[in-house]
Amino acid sequence: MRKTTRSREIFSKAQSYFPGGVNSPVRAFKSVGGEPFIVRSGEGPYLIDVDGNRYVDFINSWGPLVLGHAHPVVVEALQRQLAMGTTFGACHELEVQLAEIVQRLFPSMEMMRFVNSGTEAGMAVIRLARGFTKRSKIVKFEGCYHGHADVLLAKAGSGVLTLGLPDCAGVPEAAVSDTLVAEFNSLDSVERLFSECGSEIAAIIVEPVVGNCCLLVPQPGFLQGLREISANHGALLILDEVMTGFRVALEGAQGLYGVTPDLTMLGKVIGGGLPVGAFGGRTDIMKLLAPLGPVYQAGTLSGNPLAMAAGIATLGEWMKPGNFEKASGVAAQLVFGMREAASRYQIPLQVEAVGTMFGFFFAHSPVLSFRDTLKVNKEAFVEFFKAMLDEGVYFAPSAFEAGFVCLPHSGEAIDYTLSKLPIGFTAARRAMT
Ligand code: KE4
Repeated sequence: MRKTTRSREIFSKAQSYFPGGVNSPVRAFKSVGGEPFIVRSGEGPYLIDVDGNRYVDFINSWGPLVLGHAHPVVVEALQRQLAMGTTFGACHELEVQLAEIVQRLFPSMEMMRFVNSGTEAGMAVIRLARGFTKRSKIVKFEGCYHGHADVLLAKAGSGVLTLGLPDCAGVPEAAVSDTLVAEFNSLDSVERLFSECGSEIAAIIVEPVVGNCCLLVPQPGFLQGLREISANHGALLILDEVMTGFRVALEGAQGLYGVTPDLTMLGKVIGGGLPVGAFGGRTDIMKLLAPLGPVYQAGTLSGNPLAMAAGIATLGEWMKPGNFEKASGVAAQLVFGMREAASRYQIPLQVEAVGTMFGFFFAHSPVLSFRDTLKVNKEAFVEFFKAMLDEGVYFAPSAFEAGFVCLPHSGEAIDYTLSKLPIGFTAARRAMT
């Protein structure tokens, strides 16, 4: 049994400072029960908590850490930059260097701007799309999460879904009256919205592979269909690649599925573990941004050299020939191992990986839409999660979050994980009888 004395002490103190004891809701373990452990450090694919327990970490801080924790290349780049200063609120060469790398992998981002989170990127692309088209309606999808800007917090996935709050309190009706919600993988649901108010729709925004209600993979033709529908109605297509960027493929979902958006959101990986978001796209749209145009957007720490240094070091290592393939191979190994163990224990399991992102549902049939996710066996997930955690394997503490594989998962960490699956599935089975 895991020792949790020190974690409990610290978590009880944390609860007197932070609502739920956390600085982001999903960390509170609310949907899996029990209390979160308190992290002391990260090493490669592992987290070590304050009681000395070690966990194989399949969250990678919700996606950013493609190289794992405290990779020497990233640490060294940060140490070098630290000695020269962390932020200047002025132009710096490292911003240009990171932009060059991003544009090489995402050529649709003819121009871009760095911000400090995915949420900021989401706010900016919506304002920009509305400014460019002079329209106000936005189409999003049930189960997709694009950060917590009011306009996008209508039936969001991720934290809101996990906490069972289909609509978020505190968001005035006026803030979401122009936010239309369609069904992922249903072009009909999108066509219906456009037939009703196509001329008022500024943009479609979508997670091209949905990682915020676990993992929903786009069915053939879906993303291409969104591209056609938006173009036919003079609306923009925004791909939220905050999670999928550099993870489903180095070139993101737009490279993997061959769909060119008008605007893209990025985050997570480009900061290499420091707070960075980005948005970008067609020059004619981006030139509407201040100081060139009338659409305002700004940020004190945007493009700060410390975060840029971490992003450059991370992507430089990640893009080395064979690294992405090696990590994707580990994700495939995990999927195969889970499928094999689940069938051995007669557990109905749907498990998929797209590049280095993966997701699994305790369900009898494929899960292709938000509505399908409502039929999954959450109790089985909770028992699986808890049993694996006690064995030192840390999956997302929610049935509605994707998992992530990093480069150092290969070898010992994935072998250890696969060896513990029988324990996890035996626990899940108990919840299913
Ligand atoms: P941030 O504001 O958290 O940097 O990014 C928001 C965001 C935007 N778009 C997508 C596709 C995202 O997945 C996210 C944030 N993802 C969640 C995990 N599902 C972050 C974890 C958390 O909220 O604590």
